[in-house]
Amino acid sequence: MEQILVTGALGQIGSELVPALRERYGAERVVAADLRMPPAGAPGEGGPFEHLDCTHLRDIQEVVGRYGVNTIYHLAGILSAVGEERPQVAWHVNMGGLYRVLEVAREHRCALFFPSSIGAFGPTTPRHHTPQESVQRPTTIYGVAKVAGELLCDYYTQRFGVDTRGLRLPGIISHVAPPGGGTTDYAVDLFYQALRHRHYTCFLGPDTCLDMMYMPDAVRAIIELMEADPARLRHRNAFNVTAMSFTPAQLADEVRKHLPDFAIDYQVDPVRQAIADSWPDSLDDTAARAEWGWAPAFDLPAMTRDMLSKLRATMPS
Ligand code: NAD
Ligand code: AKB
Repeated sequence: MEQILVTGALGQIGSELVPALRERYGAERVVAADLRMPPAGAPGEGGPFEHLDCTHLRDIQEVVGRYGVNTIYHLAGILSAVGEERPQVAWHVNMGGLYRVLEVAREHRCALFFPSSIGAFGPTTPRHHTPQESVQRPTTIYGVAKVAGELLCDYYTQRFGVDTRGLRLPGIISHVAPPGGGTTDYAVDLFYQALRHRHYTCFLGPDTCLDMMYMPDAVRAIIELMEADPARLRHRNAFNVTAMSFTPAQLADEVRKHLPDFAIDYQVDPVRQAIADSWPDSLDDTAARAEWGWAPAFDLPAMTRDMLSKLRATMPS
């Protein structure tokens, strides 16, 4: 039986992964943990919660031992834009946290999910249809930690037999919890501002093309990978996955089909623009499709329709 720990559970992905895991495996079998305390009514309420700093080895050991955890979804981390503001903290949390979680996974024979990112690639990587195996020389501390994390997970599998699995996720678009300080956050903010003010000022330039995915696909990809037959997995850490690629101008055009008076303008933030310019605009996800049957359900029009309808239902008008 699965007994699961999710670190960083109150973040953008955890807020939707935890309820999905609880639905699938039972609420009591999924321990949500975060450095922050959950606000009342937080998504994922209705099961155990632990206040846990993923850089504290003893605390992770204690929680894993107490609940008999056998699978860890390690989502705790610092995203790309915040990482460039505080690179030392980003390294400490992203690398230090992963190392400690891997050590606990080794000691307690846990399986581990590690979310890598399109940020694991850099300006010398082929930008279009980036292959599964490609140049990985990122120029952000976030990307450096993601590449090192992919390698460290591989090492723990080869050296200690820990069942580590990972995805190189694109920018995730969602409507439950806000994004946590990444470069792709504009693609979420734009929806909120479009509904509130019919106007959005974008921090990336109009033609900046990036790889993106809607949260229901991301949650399904994570669960499907963790349930996949290990004998079929050649690329454990980390699989390229993709669903759609677009620019801010293309997203604005799609939103305008539903809100004709929506307007966008641009005030480019040089730090986030430089990060975006160093990332691929689309990943080749052939390996994920072949090895565990990955296929996205949402493209740009379907995601836009669903985002607007879900946000309309929850946002005060
Ligand atoms: P997020 O910033 O929304 O959430 C991260 C959570 O980690 C937060 O709730 C935060 O409180 C928690 N946290 C931070 N430091 C911690 C610590 N020391 N100990 C315990 N918890 C801590 O991030 P997210 O978007 O949910 O991303 C989760 C993971 O997925 C990250 O590793 C991220 O790099 C990766 N990822 C996210 C995206 C995306 O678009 N959201 C894309 C690719 C990869
Ligand atoms: C970020 O922009 O930092 C994340 C990511 C793509 O890894 N959303």
